[in-house]
Amino acid sequence: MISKPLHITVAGHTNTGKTSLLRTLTRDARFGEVSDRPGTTRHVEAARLLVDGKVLLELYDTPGIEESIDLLALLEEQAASNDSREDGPSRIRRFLDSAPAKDRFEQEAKVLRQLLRSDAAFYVLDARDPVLAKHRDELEILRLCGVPLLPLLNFSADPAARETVWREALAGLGLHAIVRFDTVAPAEDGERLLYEKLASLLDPHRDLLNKLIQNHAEEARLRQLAAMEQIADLLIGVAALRERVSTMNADSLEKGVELLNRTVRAREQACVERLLSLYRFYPDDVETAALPLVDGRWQMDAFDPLLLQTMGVRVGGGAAAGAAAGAGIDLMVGGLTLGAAAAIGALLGGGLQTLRHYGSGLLGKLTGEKSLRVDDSILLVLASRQCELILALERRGHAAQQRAVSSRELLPLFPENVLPAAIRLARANPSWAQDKSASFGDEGREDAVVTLSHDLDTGMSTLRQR
Ligand SMILES: Nc1nc2c(ncn2[C@@H]2O[C@H](COP(=O)(O)OP(=O)(O)OP(=O)(O)O)[C@@H](O)[C@H]2O)c(=O)[nH]1
Ligand SMILES: [Mg+2]
Repeated sequence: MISKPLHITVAGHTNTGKTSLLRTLTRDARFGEVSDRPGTTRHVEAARLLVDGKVLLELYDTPGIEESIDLLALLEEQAASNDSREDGPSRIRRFLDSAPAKDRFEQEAKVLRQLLRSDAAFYVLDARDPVLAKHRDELEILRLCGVPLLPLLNFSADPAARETVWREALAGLGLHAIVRFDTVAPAEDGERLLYEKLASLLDPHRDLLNKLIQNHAEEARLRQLAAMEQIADLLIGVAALRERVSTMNADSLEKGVELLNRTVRAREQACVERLLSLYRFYPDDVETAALPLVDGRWQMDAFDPLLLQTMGVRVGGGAAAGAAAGAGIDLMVGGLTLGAAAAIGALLGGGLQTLRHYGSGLLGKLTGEKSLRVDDSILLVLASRQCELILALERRGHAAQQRAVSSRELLPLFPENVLPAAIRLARANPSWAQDKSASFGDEGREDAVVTLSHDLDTGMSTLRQR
């Protein structure tokens, strides 16, 4: 039976990443204020973790400790002037009632007051720091509160981290359960390990922490499935798009291409925004969140021939289609793509300029309905980019401050880069071009989205193992 929430204080030297840790654990990129200046957090601030609407964990961010050496000296002075033998918590309480707690050690007093009320504390340390007297004194003071302490080696992913030195120093202080963590690039199972270690210190609360771990895993899976469905919906909609070209001249072609480009761009952006909110990133935080986006957008247009080239996809369904209609757009006449109709393709080669001079007459002679649609290469780029975003969102903490550099390689989502059957089906169903809300109740489209979500999910699980 889980009754009341666990109270955990996050304490440590200033600038070690305490607030960043809270951002990561609560998945809230807006929690508190983070900066590389010391002394950023000035007050205790609470954050709650809920499961099924019930608060399981209350985490308290605290100001960084700065004056540990002098504070320990004061505590020792106070202890010496007192005859009776006091335990640690009584000594801390006595300090909190004394004048220096309201004055010189005001920040430290806030931390200790909160710690006395807590079930346990994370002691966040910067693993790149050498172990100094100030750290030892800090730990000595925190230990006086009589609350289990779990040291957390932050910045553990940094090559400059001194993990062994820290482990030895902490063991010397009787602290053997330690967690490595990196709030900016947390290991995928980082949070599970953190709560498991905490459970080893708080045995009576093991059920509660297990529930948190389990809920975490379930939420992550549900989020992944919802993300795959969003991407599938984007791909089905875009694959089905067709732009009718009525009069067959260069101007009308150009207009059609432009319209199609605009629609695809808007749909991709809407998908990016839905994915970000699913992973609880706010659009204006994306810049600082180490994602492969700039201002919440992909930097390169999906139709940029350079992007298609660097991502290693063929430009256009064929030389002719690419040249006549712009990169990534395929011209179809009478249901036949011009890329496939090699003979006609050869006539059209040379691009829009050539088309203006010589092509219009030839094009006019082609019979059947003429329309533009996006090429397979664009669908591959769209699929890869959104999956790349999901991988980045899964792997980055909410505390990241620098953008990750994208690999610019096409993620091998589908075997041999062949588009799945559901996308081919969408090609033949122009009515599926409307987005999900507009085509509500179209079972064929809904089935295609579900099937494609599974294909994407399979592709993603191979990528995650790499
Ligand atoms: N690379 C890396 N940077 C981190 C990590 N954790 C925190 N940072 C950075 O370290 C700086 C300090 O982080 P904060 O979360 O503000 O630290 P704090 O302990 O709350 O600081 P105070 O409130 O001043 O005591 C920020 O620039 C963070 O982006 C980490 O694990 N890895
Ligand atoms: Mg802080």
